Amino acid sequence: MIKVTDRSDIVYPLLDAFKIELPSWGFADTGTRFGKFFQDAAAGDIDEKLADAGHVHKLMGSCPTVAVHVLWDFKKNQDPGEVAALAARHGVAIGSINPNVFQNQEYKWGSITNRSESIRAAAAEHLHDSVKIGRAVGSQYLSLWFADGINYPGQSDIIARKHWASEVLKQIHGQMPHDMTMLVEYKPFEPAFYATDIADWGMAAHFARAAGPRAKVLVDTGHHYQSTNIEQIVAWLLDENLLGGFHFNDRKYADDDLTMGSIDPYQIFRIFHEIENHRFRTGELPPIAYMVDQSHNLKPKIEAMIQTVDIAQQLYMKACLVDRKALAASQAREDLVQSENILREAFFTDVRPLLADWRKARHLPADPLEAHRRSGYEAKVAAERRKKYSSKGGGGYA
Ligand SMILES: [Mn+2]
Repeated sequence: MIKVTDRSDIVYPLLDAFKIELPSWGFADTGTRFGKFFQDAAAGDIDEKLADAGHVHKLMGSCPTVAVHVLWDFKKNQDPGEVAALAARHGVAIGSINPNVFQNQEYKWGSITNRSESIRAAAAEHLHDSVKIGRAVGSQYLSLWFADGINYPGQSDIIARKHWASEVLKQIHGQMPHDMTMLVEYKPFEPAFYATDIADWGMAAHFARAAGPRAKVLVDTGHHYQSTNIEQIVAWLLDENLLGGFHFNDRKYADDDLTMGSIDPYQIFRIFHEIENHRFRTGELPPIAYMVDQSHNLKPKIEAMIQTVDIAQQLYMKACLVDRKALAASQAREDLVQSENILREAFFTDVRPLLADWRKARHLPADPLEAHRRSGYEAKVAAERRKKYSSKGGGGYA
């Protein structure tokens, strides 16, 4: 049995450093491709999204930045400084900048892999604008996801597309300030159903390497085929100095946008275990951008975020409790059962009392969900927003 109360000296500093970025779109009404079910308390504009994120940060103490989507969160020709000031007013800062080259009609046949040179140039210009926005708001991350791909065999030349994407990414890398990191996200399918241009971590790693030293791979926990060993991918990326960050969410079938750990908390634990193992091996905590990318359409948005951050903290703490010296010794003896049990021992340890203690020591509510429910915030904003958006309907994904 691991006595958790003895571990505060190890766990507290790690928890202090464990920051999780919230997505602006996670507070808005979203749906499936079959439709949206609206929530009275869902945020309708960037001010409300940042207010909700600020509310979550106040409760959790671990979410100081908010990821933004350029087309959804910045008005055309708006001074990005205004959005940064709005964030500051709500007690948070702007985090990763997410360009949007998947929504406009011109991208029907792709953005950075479109056979039209002028459309590739338009996509590159939007990416460059996003770098400028990042500079203006002091963001460290340009987070890239492309919907590019093809739907049928023979539709397009796969290698021509690889070269086109590489050219643009290299160009954008050259435009980034030296303290900015480019995150390259991969996804096996959807919206393309035959060959997505950045379909897996190997392709993302290739594009990152080709773009330049400040480009890294972004692992979205929901973007894998069934039974993919995500923790092995994470361990490899760490060892290759190519892991840039995570998008947290969970899935049962495909890209389901479920809250993290709702389906398979042991897998998330094993991912954190590999990160901790890397720290044990190298003595360094690598810079990893932990970000939430979930927008479930039925759970209340704020509660879903609190739940995700809370479970992320718990699973991370559990990984920090693995007895790594004992694990190395039992591995050396080829003692499979003991080695596995060392992981399970940490996984099944109830870290909630220690997490509550850490929160109290940081002047945070011991039970943030309960504190949120007691605060009346949800009912208050629901009433305001119900009045403001009296006739909700239609609109984009977020
Ligand atoms: Mn994602």
